[in-house]
Amino acid sequence: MNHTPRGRGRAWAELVCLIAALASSPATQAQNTVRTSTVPDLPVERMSVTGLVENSLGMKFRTVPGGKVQFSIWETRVQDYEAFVMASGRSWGKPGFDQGKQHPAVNVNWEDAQAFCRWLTTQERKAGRLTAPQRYRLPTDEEWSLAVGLGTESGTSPEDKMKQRVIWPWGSYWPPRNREGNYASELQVDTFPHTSPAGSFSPNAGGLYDLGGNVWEWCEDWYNAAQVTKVLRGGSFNDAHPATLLASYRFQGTMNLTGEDIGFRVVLESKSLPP
Ligand SMILES: [Ca+2]
Repeated sequence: MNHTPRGRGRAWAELVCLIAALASSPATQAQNTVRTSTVPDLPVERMSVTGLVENSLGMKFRTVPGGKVQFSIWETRVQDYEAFVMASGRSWGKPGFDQGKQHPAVNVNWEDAQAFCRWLTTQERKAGRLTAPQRYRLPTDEEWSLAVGLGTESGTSPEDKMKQRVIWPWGSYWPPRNREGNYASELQVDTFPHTSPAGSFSPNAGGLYDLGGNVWEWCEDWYNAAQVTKVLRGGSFNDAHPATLLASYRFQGTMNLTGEDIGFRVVLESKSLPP
């Protein structure tokens, strides 16, 4: 999938030029070392995680510092989404590559992600695991920015906010180093040609895995005031361009868009939204 920025202003063009210069410099190329070992496919059970809340599907959640919701530490996995598909009969197209149950679910559009959240909320309320104000939903664009470490951004829409900081999910340098995420093969940072199991790489400072890379993640918000497309964040195993992989980059898609590099992450909201 070609995630090309479009409709950007002069400042954005200058930023892209700056990043392109960074990416092509000999100093940064030298950091982009060829991998020499195989990335282990860690089973989730072996990972050391603390301070987490676990739900009925075995999804784990933690509060992002400064945030008001609990984030799933992983992208929604095949085994999570499969439980929903089995219970609801919802159609789901498999990708053209093999996936284990701990890989992120792909080929899910924004409506599919919403339906998953509604189903899981209903199931867990019935089981007494959630109280009435609690619910699962997609993160807002603002919450996702907080989770990836961007803090508060100025601007009125996600589109406005993507033109600001030169920082990536792994830090303030380009390119990413070995095993800093599942990105496109030309970056040579991982051994996965497509998706990778949840928890295959180190979490970010907030304890969340794969915010950058693996699969694009749907957010609740409209991309801009036109209210035609929704926001996706984080890049994927298909992406290698420095501008596209910025922590502040927003991809956009209509609510029925699906792709083999598009998935989602959910949050658990425990209080009613303010009016
Ligand atoms: Ca991701």
